[in-house]
Amino acid sequence: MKIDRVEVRHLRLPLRRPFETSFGRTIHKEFLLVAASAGGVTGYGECVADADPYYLPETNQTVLHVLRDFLVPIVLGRELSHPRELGPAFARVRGHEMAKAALEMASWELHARREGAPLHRVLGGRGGTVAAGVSIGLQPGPAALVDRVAEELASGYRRVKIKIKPGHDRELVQAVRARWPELPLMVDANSAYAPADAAVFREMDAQRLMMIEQPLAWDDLVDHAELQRQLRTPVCLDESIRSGEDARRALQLGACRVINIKVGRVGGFSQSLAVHDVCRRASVPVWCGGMLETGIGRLANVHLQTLPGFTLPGDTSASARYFEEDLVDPPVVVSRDGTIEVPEGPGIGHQILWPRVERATTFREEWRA
Ligand code: OSB
Ligand code: MG
Repeated sequence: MKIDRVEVRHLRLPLRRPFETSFGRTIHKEFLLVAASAGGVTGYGECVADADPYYLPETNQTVLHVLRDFLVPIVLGRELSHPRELGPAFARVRGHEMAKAALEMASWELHARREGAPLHRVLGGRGGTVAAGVSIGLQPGPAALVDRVAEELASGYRRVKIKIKPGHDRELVQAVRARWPELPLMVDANSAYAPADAAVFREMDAQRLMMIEQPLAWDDLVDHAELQRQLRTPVCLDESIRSGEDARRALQLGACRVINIKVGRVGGFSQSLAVHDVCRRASVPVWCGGMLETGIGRLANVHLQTLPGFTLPGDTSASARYFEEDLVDPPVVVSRDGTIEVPEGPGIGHQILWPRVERATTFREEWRA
């Protein structure tokens, strides 16, 4: 295929409720939607960058710059026999994984549509259902958190992740554990702690958590390895893993025993498969993370996690947890038993609701071959 048009839109959508992590509070989802076309067929990729660089260094503006000035010129008019050729083509651009991923994901989605196949099939996955987990942001206190967990369990979720930050950690875990002794429970610190805080995690070691996600710095592996040596609970890396090579190094160092794969964070589907394969060879479980995506990115995550190494529930929950009006029809729903159906239609497999996309668009830019 030859990509002859790339379009980027910036969208702004209100979240149904604010989502708070150790690095900040998100009220509106502000993101870029990339469209790649070849001969009249178009594929879509949702970028995971935000307005600010508080999760990882990229922002919507850096993504736009790198797409416009470096990545789109590489892609436009280039003969591609498969989207996996984009990784090597982009390699000269260092970093900027979120920008690479958005265009790469759009190209895979385009490829799937041209084949008339669901995304999971071109990725090497399967149909059926995937297990849905839920990520609960920081709440005003333990009582409010327990109420939120009860609400999510009533909706069907069977695995709960709670956000923590210094000063808001042990008592949150204790409150949830006291009420649900057997609940598959985990915590995510989003890099808020330092090696000197290890005592917090040694204490949590008694709470039978599934894992502790990204306790230390976003660019560190060495300190995570030292922390993992002190704990029985697996450390899971999110921010620190930005490629298949990072995953290999992390496992070699013993920096984690689980990896969270986010397509946008690792530079696209090809690198997601690379992380998956490295972990599978080492018998290390992976699961699919989330970035408060709309249905477009959320469905891409559903397809990815049908690969066999995804043995733990992902942070992929229902559209309605985040948005009054999601951008896909039907919306992503979670069944009473906590699963999401894997679509069988071409590409992401659900229709994009263009009137809603138009209403949420604040600006757009387009390039043609
Ligand atoms: O660290 O996994 C994270 C949301 C935004 C940025 C980082 C993270 C998250 C989540 C939410 O945990 C996952 C989701 O439900 O999409
Ligand atoms: Mg995380």
